[in-house]
Amino acid sequence: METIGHKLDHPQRIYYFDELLFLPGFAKRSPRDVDVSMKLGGFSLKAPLISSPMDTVTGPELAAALALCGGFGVIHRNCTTEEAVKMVEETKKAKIPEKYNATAVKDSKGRLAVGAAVSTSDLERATALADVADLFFTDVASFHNLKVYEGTKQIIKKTGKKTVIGNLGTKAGVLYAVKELGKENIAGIRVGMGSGSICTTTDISGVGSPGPVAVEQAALALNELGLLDEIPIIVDGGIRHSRDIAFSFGLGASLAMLGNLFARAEESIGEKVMKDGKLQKAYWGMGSAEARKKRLALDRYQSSNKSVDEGIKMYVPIEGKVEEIVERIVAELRVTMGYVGAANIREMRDVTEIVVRTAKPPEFERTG
Ligand code: MZP
Repeated sequence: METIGHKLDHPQRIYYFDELLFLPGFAKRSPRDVDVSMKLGGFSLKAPLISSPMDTVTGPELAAALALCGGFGVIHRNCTTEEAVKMVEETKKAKIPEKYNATAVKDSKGRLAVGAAVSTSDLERATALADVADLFFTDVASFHNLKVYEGTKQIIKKTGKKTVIGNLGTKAGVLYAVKELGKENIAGIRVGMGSGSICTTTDISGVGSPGPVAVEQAALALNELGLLDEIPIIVDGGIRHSRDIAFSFGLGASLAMLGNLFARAEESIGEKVMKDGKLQKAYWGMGSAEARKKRLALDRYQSSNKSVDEGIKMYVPIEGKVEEIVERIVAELRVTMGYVGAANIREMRDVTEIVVRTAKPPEFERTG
């Protein structure tokens, strides 16, 4: 292809969640009867939700609470190796009250399941975590990077651990990653770039792949490889509403990773702050000045002299226990699945029709 003069002729359109709409489908069952469970790395999750490995989101308290109600927590890595190992162990030590027997995600020893973020340039940390964590999640802003592939290969070779790779955002990236690492080593693919609520990567660099595009690109790649039912796509970044998760499922994802929405949980590790007369939680990006002060997760980002902030700090309202947040999201997902006529998450991909809104819905004045 010509390299000059053609890029703007047929530009690929980028879509954001807020531009999408499902057409109603043939509803054959009530929302109560749809199945929202999903498999991840051999674990069966009753809720298709994963917490972001961020130092204002996932520590042992949130990871345990989330695993109890059927989701999956991923311990962050902006800490020393010893601290990360300790957080994983603490999650595993949590008791499982009887009430959660039906939903708790457990390892082979009956303890709660938990993942750990790993740096692809820190083989020592990965080795230390391999014995304690159930799944690895590579934690890098853009996985499609020569050094990152080399590091991931070393980690997989040394630890033999099933790994969720990412983040990726293009079909080419996913095709390359699967070929390079081998499908048997990949427990899932985190997709989305520059779209997190605290992310400024796209603002400063002009590079990004927002959720809907990233999911569709990954789905195209896995479909071409015949792996769409084997390797789950995890939409990561920019999820503000349950419907954003539903749209992602419609486009081919089957799990969602949440930072902002889980930072709002009582159990998140963000500090509580009194703001505007309300108790709120501080939430910041792993590329923000706040997170970078610790200097332990700097290699998530490209900047060679590590001087560019790629994230911001914000405050989010506390919305209750993580269990309540999960219950609400799952209930809302069930509503969507009811309307579009999907019996389970896989069917979301097959039966839904997604259209693009050309205008915002009219706004009516609401009183009372
Ligand atoms: P959100 O749920 O807040 O919209 O997005 C959370 C996701 O943003 C994380 O899982 C991670 O992939 C990404 N992230 C974390 N820190 C930054 C940053 O500082 C970031 N830029 O983009």
